[in-house]
Amino acid sequence: MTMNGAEHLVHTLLAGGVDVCFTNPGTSEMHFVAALDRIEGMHCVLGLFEGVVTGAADGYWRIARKPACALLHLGPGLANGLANLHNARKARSGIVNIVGEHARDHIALDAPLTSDIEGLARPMSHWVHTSASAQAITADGAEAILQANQPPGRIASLILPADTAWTAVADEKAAARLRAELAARIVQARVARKVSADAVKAAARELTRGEPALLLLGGEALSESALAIAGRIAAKTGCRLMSEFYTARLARGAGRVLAPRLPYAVDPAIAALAPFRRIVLVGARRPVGFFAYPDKPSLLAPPDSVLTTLADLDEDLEGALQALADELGASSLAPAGIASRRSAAAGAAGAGAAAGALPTGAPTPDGIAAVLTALIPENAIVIDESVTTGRAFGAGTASAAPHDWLTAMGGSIGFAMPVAVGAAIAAPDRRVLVLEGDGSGMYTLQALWTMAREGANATVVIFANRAYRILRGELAGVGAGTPGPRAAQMLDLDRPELDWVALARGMGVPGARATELGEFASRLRESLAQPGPSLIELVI
Ligand SMILES: Cc1ncc(C[n+]2csc(CCOP(=O)(O)OP(=O)(O)O)c2C)c(N)n1
Repeated sequence: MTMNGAEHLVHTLLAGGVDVCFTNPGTSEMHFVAALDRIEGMHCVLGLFEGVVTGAADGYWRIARKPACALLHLGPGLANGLANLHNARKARSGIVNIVGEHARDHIALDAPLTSDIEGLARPMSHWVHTSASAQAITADGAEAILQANQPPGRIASLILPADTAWTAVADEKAAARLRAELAARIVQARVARKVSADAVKAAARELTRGEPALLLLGGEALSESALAIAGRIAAKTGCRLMSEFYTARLARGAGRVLAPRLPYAVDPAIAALAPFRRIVLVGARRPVGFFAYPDKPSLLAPPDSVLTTLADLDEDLEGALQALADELGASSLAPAGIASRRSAAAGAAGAGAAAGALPTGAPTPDGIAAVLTALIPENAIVIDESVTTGRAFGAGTASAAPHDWLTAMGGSIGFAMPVAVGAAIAAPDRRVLVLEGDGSGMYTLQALWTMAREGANATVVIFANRAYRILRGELAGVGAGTPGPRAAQMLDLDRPELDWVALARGMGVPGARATELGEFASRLRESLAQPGPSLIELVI
């Protein structure tokens, strides 16, 4: 029996190593959904809002380092998923984003769900293509997978008209041949460009001028092994290391080379960069403010500093650092800047500290950081959308057990819980710890339901300050003064207060509330020890 286009697409995805599909489907995707029953090997995960679907695909890539597919329902389904697709695009996560479309004859009739899907997809995608026929689906699917795998990772949006999905494929041998060669083509596609010898020499010159120098790291330069090389370069040249504020995945914790994050706010970021005359970028962009402010610069590095790019995000960043270390004769040195288990930052409550040493009392950012430092499990995946509560977590948790730290790269809130779904599915044996503002959490809280359904080993901490606290500062920062009663109502989340424990329970996730640090530590310990998802509402 011949297979239809949807079945060929599923076979192609599997041949290309895409074996997880996050979806919220509709009528136009039913042939794809039906194909999942007939073909073994695809782990299909339902999200109850498309922002969960695209965020989960982002989280999956960040941990698995290979693409998942997202399956979305025409223009509106895609539109619901665009904000987290934007975050994924900024993080340079690879995603095969499949969007169902009406059958081609039906599009001209302007039915209710008809829209310009390519137009919606383009700004958040690196590649957009509408499949023209069932026969073309295998080649189109293969191309989407190759695109998604291109370093450092790309958003490939493949639009799938319903008739191309339901029509039988005439030449199945040709499709099978394409699939047979796909794995080898992916291996080739994933090879990152080597950095030029000139760029290495130029960076080496910058770091050895005897002027204060900074290596600013992003992307794959923040892996444990790349950071170790950067630490050797620092040991040789005396340069400092820093990561961008937003990091797709930052390896950190005790025993790892520390790359402190550039501060978020303009003034502290300018102060952090002020000492440096030479800044070498490795997978990082030149530092710019998150927003413009009337009385502040948008460029954060000192105006008289010189920025040099060793390697762009799409280049082999670890290879570039190694080449630089070789050029400098630093390759056999011990790395500088390794975080210890009991650094000053961890204070009295360093990792491994007895429960009695943990802070108690009102939850302050430093106190929360001390609890986290003690309790972050080895090899945890921390997903940080803690906004104002978490500003100090970076320095405060440097000496926790080794872990990865993920943040939104695109500034669109509602990122953390969906990303946790994907991360938990990519690494079921690792604990996912979500640090979530209550305002940010409300955008995509449906992710809790998917966590429950999938048994995701996730601990979700909600920092319930009952406000969009950051925006109070922003209001003053942009020169809009202090909020009056009507403006304040746009920034406060009380009246009514959100009951996160009830919200979680309603989606099958057990929850507990804490109002004090000792209680928080107890709840966190319990949550981290129990399989599956659970939530802690920490009232601040
Ligand atoms: C999609 C999107 N909508 C709105 C914003 C603007 N915004 C930035 S932070 C924020 C509030 C965050 O509140 P919460 O998570 O409770 O953290 P807090 O500021 O209270 O620490 C808002 C609305 C945004 N960044 N992205």
